[in-house]
Amino acid sequence: MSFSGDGIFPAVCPLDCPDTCGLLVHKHDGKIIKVEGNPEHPVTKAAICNKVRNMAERVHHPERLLHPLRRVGPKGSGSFEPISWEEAISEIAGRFKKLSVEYGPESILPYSFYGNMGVLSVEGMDRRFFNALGASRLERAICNSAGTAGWKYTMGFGGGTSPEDTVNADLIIVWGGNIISTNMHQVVYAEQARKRGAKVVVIDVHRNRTAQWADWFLPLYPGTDSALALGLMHILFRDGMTDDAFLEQYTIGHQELREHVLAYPPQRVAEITGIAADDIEKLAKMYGEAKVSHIHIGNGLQHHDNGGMNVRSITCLPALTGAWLKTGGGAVKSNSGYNSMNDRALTRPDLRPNRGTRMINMNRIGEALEMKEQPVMGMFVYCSNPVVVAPNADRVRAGFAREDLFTVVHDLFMTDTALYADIVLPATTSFENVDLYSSYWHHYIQLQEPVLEAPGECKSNVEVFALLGRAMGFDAEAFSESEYEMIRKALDYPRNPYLNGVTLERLLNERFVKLDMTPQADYLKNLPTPSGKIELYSKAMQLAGLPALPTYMPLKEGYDGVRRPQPGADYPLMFISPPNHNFLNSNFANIEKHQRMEKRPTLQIHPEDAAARGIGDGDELTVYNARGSIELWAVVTDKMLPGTVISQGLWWEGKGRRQRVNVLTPDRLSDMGNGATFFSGTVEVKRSVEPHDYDMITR
Ligand SMILES: Nc1nc2c(c(=O)[nH]1)N[C@H]1C(S)=C(S)[C@@H](COP(=O)(O)OP(=O)(O)OC[C@H]3O[C@@H](n4cnc5c(=O)[nH]c(N)nc54)[C@H](O)[C@@H]3O)O[C@H]1N2
Ligand SMILES: Nc1nc2c(c(=O)[nH]1)N[C@H]1C(S)=C(S)[C@@H](COP(=O)(O)OP(=O)(O)OC[C@H]3O[C@@H](n4cnc5c(=O)[nH]c(N)nc54)[C@H](O)[C@@H]3O)O[C@H]1N2
Ligand code: SF4
Ligand SMILES: [Mo]
Repeated sequence: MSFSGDGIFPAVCPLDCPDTCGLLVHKHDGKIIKVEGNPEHPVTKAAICNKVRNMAERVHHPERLLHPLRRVGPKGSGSFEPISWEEAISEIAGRFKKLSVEYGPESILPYSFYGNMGVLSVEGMDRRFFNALGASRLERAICNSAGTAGWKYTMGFGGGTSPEDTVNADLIIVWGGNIISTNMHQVVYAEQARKRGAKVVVIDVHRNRTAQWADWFLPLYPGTDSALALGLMHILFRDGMTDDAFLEQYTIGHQELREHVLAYPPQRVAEITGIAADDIEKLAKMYGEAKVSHIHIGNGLQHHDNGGMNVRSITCLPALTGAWLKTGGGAVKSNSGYNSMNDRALTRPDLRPNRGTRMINMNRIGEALEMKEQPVMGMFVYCSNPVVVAPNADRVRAGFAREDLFTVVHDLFMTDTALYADIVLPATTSFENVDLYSSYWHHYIQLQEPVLEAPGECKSNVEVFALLGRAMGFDAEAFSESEYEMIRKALDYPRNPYLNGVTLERLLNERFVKLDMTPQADYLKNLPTPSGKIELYSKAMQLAGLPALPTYMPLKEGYDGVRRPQPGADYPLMFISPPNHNFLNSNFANIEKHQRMEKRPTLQIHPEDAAARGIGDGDELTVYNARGSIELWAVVTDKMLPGTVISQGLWWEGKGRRQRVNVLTPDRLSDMGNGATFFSGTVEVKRSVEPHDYDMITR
């Protein structure tokens, strides 16, 4: 298919969002004039979010990087000079070769996440390159790894309810997720269920957009979800609302669990969570009596010291009521297990010259850059913006400021991270490339073919890593494969029966190809847990030094013995910094249109907490803890319980302003999966003495 010229072309949304929408890109004079949803996509249909409707602003932004650059000033100063691709590639290859000889290849670290969800972009040619180089491996645990571990101890398989089926639910619990902003098509299904009488309950630490839409909102103290789940289980067992035949047939450990949850009576759970005992009783009754209950497990409750256990505990609930047996019943945390592809063929671990290469956790990048023994001396950052998104961000920035660190950043924009690079490479947008997309929520695989000319000298991830691989003198075949050949290999994976029948040819013809969901009928029959059943009691957890049964484990920072910091503590407020509506992680935070929609970076603070500090609505605040300090504008609101403050959105640093929320977040790891603990930090707040000038356009 040719995509040159004007017209309407099919595309895929590349952003890290569960919906992975089918798009239609309208072009005139080689530029995008409109982006809309592709009505033919069976799940995402014509509706897309506001962020991507405005995607043309980003794609054609005057600040897009168009040429390779070399640093000429101090790190962070933003002084660069243009260089050719030949110079850039030969300098990078030369520096990486030199570092490999002097310090060993593990002194080089890739740093990437899902800035573009394309399989070839972030789990393909890039991985081949770092494998062939023998670079340190990156543990990509910044998003959902705590919950994935908690879910997998319980269920084994990384998938749950099919989204389309959730229209059959009569109770939908959205637990620690803000789906109006982060998974809008699940809202569409929930609305359909609601028309048939379903109730939607939101459990969250603040009244987010989703809570405002729901039938019932239950605010709780951060990191106490596991206690709430245990309290619900207490009542379900106590009042005979469990499906004992299901428990017997499909689970192990229900007797132990029954005994264990006696320790979580509603009164105690009320004390821990801040939810009234009557409401806990009411919720348990709703859940126990629902015919088809569905739980949507969001990311919010995973980003805690106890994030794994929060998900682990909630994941036990549908097993108690047997909800898994009903179409649309059960739970979803992530459905990516259904679409696993041929990772070995894509990433070629066989090219690795060294075995047992060290692994560095991306949440600990600040610390990793401080290591004196076996130091990290070279970095290649792509599809990620760690100076903004990684925890303890001033520590991260100090690491990137090291003059002896050789850093390459491949991105579309001069991000806060790119400012610290030695070499900056201009990236294409996904609309300029061939790539393969799967969703971690719905079951459709999609193909993107180029719909735009790459501007300037931009190159895709695949091109850059293929060029570098060849410049390094690596196995020529692995670095000359075409995108289409790679896609063919990725889909050739008989070990995943759901991928049966999904081929490149069909993608070329049909564009969206549904996974073969027939094996889902046997979902409960042979779960990949050690026992083959749902593990309410997990020996594997015990072996890992964790409680075998779901157990409430309080947060670590400023813990007062029940749930939260002491009133007299140095930093008595729980600081929660979830995504906002109009950015996608740190993407769009530099686009004026999206900035205007978000107005400015704020701190939502409860009237009681505000009054105690003499803070009024609209005041400029200094928000601080031992890790650093930032400036935000006060929004006084009762959307959360006293003691919790909220700042939504990953803003980049402003002009002369400190506003990166991650300056304040802890870089401790979660209880399971070595996940991030963004939301388990505490802060104090005061009115700023000298208010900073605010410039709407922050960069
Ligand atoms: N618009 C938009 N969409 C996005 C993103 C974005 O940045 N913007 N990011 C994408 C990515 S990468 C991801 S991972 C997903 C994440 O999307 P979601 O799964 O919706 O998760 P979050 O938005 O991180 O957090 C959701 C909610 O968790 C709440 N929360 C925090 N701590 C707790 C707690 O202890 N208990 C409970 N019950 N709730 C808590 C927060 O207040 C927030 O409302 O969204 C994706 N989609
Ligand atoms: N405080 C706090 N911190 C958080 C979170 C939170 O809720 N609160 N959420 C966390 C979560 S869930 C996640 S997933 C992470 C997200 O962390 P990241 O994935 O690092 O975040 P993004 O802001 O999406 O950065 C992606 C970058 O990739 C670039 N990019 C896009 N497409 C391409 C491409 O094709 N090639 C190249 N080379 N670059 C490209 C974009 O321009 C952007 O700069 O952030 C985490 N950080
Ligand atoms: S960000 Fe999400 S909702 Fe918006 S277009 Fe992309 S996939 Fe769809
Ligand atoms: Mo994420």
